[in-house]
Order: sequence, then C-alpha cells, then structure tokens
Amino acid sequence: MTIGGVRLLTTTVILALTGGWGAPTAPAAAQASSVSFTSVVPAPVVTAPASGFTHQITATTTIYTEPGSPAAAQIAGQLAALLRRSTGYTLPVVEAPSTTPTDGIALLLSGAPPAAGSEGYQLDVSAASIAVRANQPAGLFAGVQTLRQLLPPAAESATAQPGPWEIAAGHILDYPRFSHRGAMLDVARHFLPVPVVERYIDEIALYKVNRLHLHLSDDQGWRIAVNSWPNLAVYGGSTQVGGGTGGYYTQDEYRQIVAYAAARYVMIIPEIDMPGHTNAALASYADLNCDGVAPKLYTGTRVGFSSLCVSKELTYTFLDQVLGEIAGLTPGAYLHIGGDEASSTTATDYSTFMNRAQQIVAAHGKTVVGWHDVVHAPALPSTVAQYWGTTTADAAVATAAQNGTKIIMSPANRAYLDMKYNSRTKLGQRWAGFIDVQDAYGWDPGAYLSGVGETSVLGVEAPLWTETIQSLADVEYMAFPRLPAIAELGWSPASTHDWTSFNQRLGAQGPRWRVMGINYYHSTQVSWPTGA
Ligand code: TNX
Repeated sequence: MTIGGVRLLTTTVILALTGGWGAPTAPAAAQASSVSFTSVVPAPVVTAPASGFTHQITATTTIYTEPGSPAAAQIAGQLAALLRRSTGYTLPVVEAPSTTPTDGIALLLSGAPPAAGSEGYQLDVSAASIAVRANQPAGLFAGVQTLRQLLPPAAESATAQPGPWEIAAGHILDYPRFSHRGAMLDVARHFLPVPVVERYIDEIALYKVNRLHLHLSDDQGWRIAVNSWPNLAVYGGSTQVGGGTGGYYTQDEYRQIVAYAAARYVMIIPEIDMPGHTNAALASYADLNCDGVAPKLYTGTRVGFSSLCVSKELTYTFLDQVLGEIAGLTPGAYLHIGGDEASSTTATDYSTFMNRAQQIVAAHGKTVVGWHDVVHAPALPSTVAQYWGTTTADAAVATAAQNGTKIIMSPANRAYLDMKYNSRTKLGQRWAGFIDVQDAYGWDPGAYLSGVGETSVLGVEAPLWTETIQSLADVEYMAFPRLPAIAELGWSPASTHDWTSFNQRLGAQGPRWRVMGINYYHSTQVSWPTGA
C-alpha cells in the first residue's frame, strides 16, 4: 500500500459509510477493541465507526510522513516516542515519497478537506492502515491526540506493556468551534516550577487546548526575570501565599516553556496584572509607590489593596520596559495586562492607566487581553476581554461586544478550576460556588452571556488560581475532570453537546489518567468504568 494508497482508503471508507463496503479483510487476530471509536474528548465533528474490524499496531508498524515536512516529522516523532515506551516496538519514522509501500500510520499534510481548516484533521482507520491528514501542523497534532484516545489506555504507559494495540476502525472529520481554547495557571500565588508547567501543557494538549495563559505576577509574587527591573523577580518573587520561598522563571526558563508549548501547538499568553494585584512589584521598588515607600511583601490571600501609581510618569517607563521585555520573549500575539479587581484605583485613574497600558502593549506589537473589567477603561478595538463574572448578564460587556470587542468566556461559576467541587473538597475556594463536572459542562459559551453571541466569542478558558494549590497533584485534582469539560465546550460543535454522551466519553478517560498518573477527582457524577 502506498501513501497514495492511503488516500484511496478514504474513498473506501466513504463508500463504507454510504453502504458500499465490500468485504474488509481484518487481520485474523483482530477483535472488538476495548476502546470505542466514540469515546473521544472533545467530541469530534463527524465520527463514523466502521464496526466489525480493527487496526492493529504491531512490531512491524512504521510511521510515515511526506518528504520535506519537518513539522510532520516532529509530530511523528512525538507519537513514536509515546508508543515506543508503551509497546516496546521500534516504530521507525520514515519519510515516504508517495510511491513507497506502507502498511502503518501515515501523518500527512495533504489530502485533508478544506473543512478541516487550519486546526482540524481527518482520521481514517482501516484494517491495513491509519491515516491522519491535515492542512496545517496544528491539525495533524490534534489528529494525533485523537488517535491516542482511540488506543487502549496502556498506550500511555511509561513502560512496555503486552498489548495487543488495537484501534477500532472508522472515520473522523474534526475541527474546532472556537479558536481560543485556553487554560490558565496562576504561578504567582504559589510558584509552580517549569516541570509542573510542562506536564500541565502535555495534559491540556491531549484535550486540544491551544492556549496557556500564565498569571505571572500578583500581590504575593513576581515570577519572571526582567533584566531592566531585576528586583521584581529576585525580591518580589522571594515568597508566596503562606510564606514559602516562592521562585521565578529566568528568561531562559520562560523561553523553554514557550518552546515546549509551541511543540504541542499551545500558545503561551503571559499576564502581568495591573494596576491592582501589584504588591510584589511595589514592594520591590519604592519609587513605584505614590508615597515613595515600599510596602512589605505579602503572603496572605486578600485582593484589591494594591495599585501602581497612576500619576507617576515612572509607572509608564516601568510598563514600557517590563512589557517590552516580555513581548520580546513571547512569540504569541497576546499580552494579558489583567486589570481586574483594581478596587484601590479610582474609576478615572483606572481609565487613565488602562488606556496608557493598552497603548504600550500595542507599541510593542502585541494585542491586549484584559479581564473584562477592561471594558470600563474603555478597551481598544483590538483588546480582548476575558469574562470572569458569575452572572449571565453584564451590560458593559454586552455593549463592548456589540461594538466589536471579542470575548473569552471564563465564567467563574462554570470555568474556574479553583472552585471546590462540593463542600467536602479540601482544596479550592467557594466564592463563585461549587463546580462539579455537570456545572462545568452545562453551559454554551456562544449563548451564555446576554448580548454576547457566538461571533463575539473568541473562545473559552479555564483559569486555575493557586491560593490553595501548591503542587502538580493539586493542579491535577482541580483540573481533572473539569478541564476536559471546558475543552469540549471550546472545541466541539454545539450540536454534539449532550451530558449522557459526554459522561460516557469522560468516564473512558479515567483508565487513561490512571496509567498517566494523573491525580484526578473521582466525581460521583461521572460513570467511570470499573477499575477507574
Ligand atoms: C478572583 S478572577 C481573582 C483572582 C483570585 C480568584 C480566586 C480574577 C480576575 N481575579 O485574583 O485569585 O478570584 O478564585
């Protein structure tokens, strides 16, 4: 079979769907797979299982990419690395001109339908081969994440497992509903070191989340080295909530996170929160304070008490230099400037400040994201507002949206991963209410906020604030299983929204998370398979 032959298989699969299936020859060993073709999270746009036969990955399976496609080769390398660990097979990655015989897994940047767009893919599994086709590398990566979920959970194992490695046959065509599918980590309240951030990137990417917003500064800590203002990290980053030693990313470490994310098609969106949430900066430089007196470092969890000095010109020099350095380290289009809970700044000062801050970001070639409070400044036309309210109506946000402002939906009572699941949850907060899986899943980002319709919504984001969160295990406990719920709202068409289906598919992730060592919360709302 050739890569060209793989293309032919598409025709075959489509024939199968229209009733023209002949007598597919399944390998003798093939039997019903333990993993259903319909257990993928987020739900794909079109799923067409071809029941009755499976594809088997074996010791002779090869992973093919087309020549001259380094991005595809890199994605193939990632898949090979994952499966070599668990299967023990060699799984060579081979560049195959279209005439080379293949019987394996083909990852192709050709042959995908236009409907797949830039982030979508088409996946065809037959007895003989697996083909993922995409128009862009991001889509190929997304298709591989789907393929991972079609394999038995043991495929995620770090050590060799017995197999067999069967995948149910069928066809998927898939692409996202929204372009922004985000997660946020607050690394300011408790510092989270690089390996934790990288592991979280791996975990969110499996669910086709393509943005990681890093909340890099707050009252309790400044977490990124800034060469022009070195005390920010060295002093301002020296503690955290509860009084630990805190920490910060060097610029090289931040670049490492950006590169790690980029290799998983995740864009890093850095946030420097302002004018409030700035005690760590104000403590690091007395001159930033209106009265010239530096406050003490802060290790509590109150909000709303700090403000940069709006009337001092030095404040804007500071913004220009800090945001300039961060813009230079960040390939993504966005800089997040917070703007939330500025309750120690007057409304007039808030407008003055946010207007200048937005201009500074624009001058450094980036698009502003702000918490939705920014619409009161008002927002620049290009500024994206992140809705974090707990109500389904906000007149100022609706007006901004009607005037063209794009909105990221993070309603705190639905999408905040730091809210407790219920009254018995030890970690987390409760100010926005308890959020179990059904609450996280049970809303429509395109129709949630009155006056903010689908076309105004850039996407969704699940923030994880870390006042009570200190470790990877804590992060995982709060994110799983709710993060996949928010991820599905961001990716899957509204027409697939169905709790019964989601519950089944989410439950099927449990055995996978066990193998991956993810410390997930066993919500009683989810029908976990036995043993999960
Ligand atoms: C509100 S949401 C905040 C954060 C807190 C969070 C805790 C938002 C934009 N600001 O400062 O960490 O609540 O849930």
